[in-house]
Amino acid sequence: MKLIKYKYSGKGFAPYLSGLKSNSYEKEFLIRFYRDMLRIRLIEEEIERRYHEDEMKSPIHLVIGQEASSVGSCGALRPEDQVYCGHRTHGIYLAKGGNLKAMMSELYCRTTGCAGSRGGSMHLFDKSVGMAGSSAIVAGAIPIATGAALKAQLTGESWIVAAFLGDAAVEEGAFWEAVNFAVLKRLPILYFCENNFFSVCSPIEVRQPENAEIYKKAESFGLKSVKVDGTNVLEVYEASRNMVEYARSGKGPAFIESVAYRWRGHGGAGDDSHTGYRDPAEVEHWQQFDPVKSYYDFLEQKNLLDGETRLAISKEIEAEVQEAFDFAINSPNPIEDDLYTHVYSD
Ligand SMILES: Cc1ncc(C[n+]2csc(CCOP(=O)(O)OP(=O)(O)O)c2C)c(N)n1
Repeated sequence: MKLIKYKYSGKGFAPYLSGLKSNSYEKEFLIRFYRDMLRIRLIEEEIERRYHEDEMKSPIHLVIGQEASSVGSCGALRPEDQVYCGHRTHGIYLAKGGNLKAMMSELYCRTTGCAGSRGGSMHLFDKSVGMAGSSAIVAGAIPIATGAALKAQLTGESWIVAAFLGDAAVEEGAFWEAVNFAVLKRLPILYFCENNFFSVCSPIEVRQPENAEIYKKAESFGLKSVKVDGTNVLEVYEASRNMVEYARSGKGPAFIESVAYRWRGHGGAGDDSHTGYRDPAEVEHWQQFDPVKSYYDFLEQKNLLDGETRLAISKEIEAEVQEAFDFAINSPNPIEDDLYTHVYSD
């Protein structure tokens, strides 16, 4: 028997097809979202394809299925805004303007990596694009992000902070301590929760009380809060734009719960559904609501994108991906003499 516990509950692009909303966007702007999501998808598929070669000496956590969350949210941020996140970093880094060669070099642990080979996939760091820090400790980056928002407020910066987290991070005390403080001080920060229903292999129903919706819990702490369809890039973008505006204008912190499904296993390459924690039918169910394909279908229906242009975009990305892998593989490995660089002690 097929068991689909977590079903898609979004409205798709129907509200945008006839409504006025999409008319307020420039064509190039809309196509960019498609390109950015497809780019993340194709890069991760190539990472996955090559992961078994065992040359990428870094644990990986793929974001395939959740691309609209990264692209829609980061699309509402300014280049100088500061982003913090957990272990699932690739989509956020790339959507924030990250350098693909630097990311791939980091996964191959080369000196040309964005964290100089010291971070790996779970610790991408790149000041030049506002990738301020990521932590493999669940909720570990959230108090740090909140501290950065305090700094922004105290020194009157124009940038704000976006802190990305998974649904498991709201089970950590550090998260609630941080948001309590952020509300109290009206800090300029957006907490963006990617709810994909799982913490490794544990479904949300065994971890959080039934019907206790995450965004409502956040709302009860005083955050301006909303839940969105995390497979719909326009819905994510519009909510993020509103929340970012709210936080930037000094009204206080905001929270978004973005619901999308993780297609691949928690970590590594491939799907791990065969281990029994979820029914492969559930993965297939969500694959019908592919954030990249459903958005393409929407653009095609609106006569904004056609098959030929789509192919050209895809070819361009594929070439960029190969170039980035070649760059990473041919970059120098760290040397022993460099071991103590960036290490501080009294
Ligand atoms: C404090 C802490 N506890 C446990 C772990 C082990 N762990 C790594 S990832 C993960 C699940 C995180 O789930 P979620 O935050 O929902 O993000 P997702 O992986 O679904 O993107 C856990 C429990 C950890 N890294 N840190």
